[in-house]
Amino acid sequence: MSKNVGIIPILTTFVNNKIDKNKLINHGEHILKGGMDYLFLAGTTGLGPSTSINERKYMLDSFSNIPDNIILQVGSLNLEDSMELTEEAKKLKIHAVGALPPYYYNGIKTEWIIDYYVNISKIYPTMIYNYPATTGYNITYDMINEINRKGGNIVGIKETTFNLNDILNVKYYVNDVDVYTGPDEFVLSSYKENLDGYVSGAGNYAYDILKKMGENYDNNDGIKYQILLNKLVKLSQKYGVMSSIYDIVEIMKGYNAGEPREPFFKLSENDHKNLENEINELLSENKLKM
Ligand code: FW2
Repeated sequence: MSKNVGIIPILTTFVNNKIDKNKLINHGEHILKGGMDYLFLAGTTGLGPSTSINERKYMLDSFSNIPDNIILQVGSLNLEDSMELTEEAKKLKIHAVGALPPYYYNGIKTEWIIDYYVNISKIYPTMIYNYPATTGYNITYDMINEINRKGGNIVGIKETTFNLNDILNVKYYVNDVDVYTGPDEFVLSSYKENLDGYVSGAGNYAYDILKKMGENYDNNDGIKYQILLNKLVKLSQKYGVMSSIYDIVEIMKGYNAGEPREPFFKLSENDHKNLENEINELLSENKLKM
């Protein structure tokens, strides 16, 4: 089986809009015990852009006992904050930091993005978090080469894009940088294209399916596990991913991992019940070994 790492953007376990540390640690331990390799703190699924610098430090500290399994998302619209978070990550010697590019604003110049990543990655090994659909900027292979030429230390890229050409070009034209697929629907592709791993938000509740996909990536069952994952993701999207993911963890894993932060409102009781019925129906039809 190819050693293809699983990076799970862990949801942030808010309770009454405060991070519940015990729930966060419990949820992280379940994911790692479920066979995943890294927890990606403060990513998209973790409502990372809504978290303060101190909240990200708090999450980092929550996992200070397992630094090798941790990647902290440090991207922000304040480079000084991003560099301060990276210094904290360096102190704990975590696996790496990840960084969204500057976002929201039109007209951010390519050289500004390059210098943003040079400044962050000079402090600590950095994985670029490329999410063109939400940030408005696509970090391409030639930009990565320029960042490292200018003294940066980009060690990986998380490609949350369906543009396979962009993903493969990093593999083809950039040396010594690990390439991870980002969409849940591309987990199997990370094996098929012999990439270095995948990121999966659905991994918060489907790490057993991800593990089985890895064990069967070279046979037909691998495809069936990917199809099952896609169906669960579609259900999550139907009820609003950033909120329904908390319900799906409770429905599929049997423990409470907190609640979303408003304006990502909790599912109503009725929606939770309907989601539970649809998930149970889907899983009852599933003939795959889990
Ligand atoms: C994050 C992710 C998740 C997305 C993708 C959702 O930080 O939450 O890339 O897995 O389909 O990277």
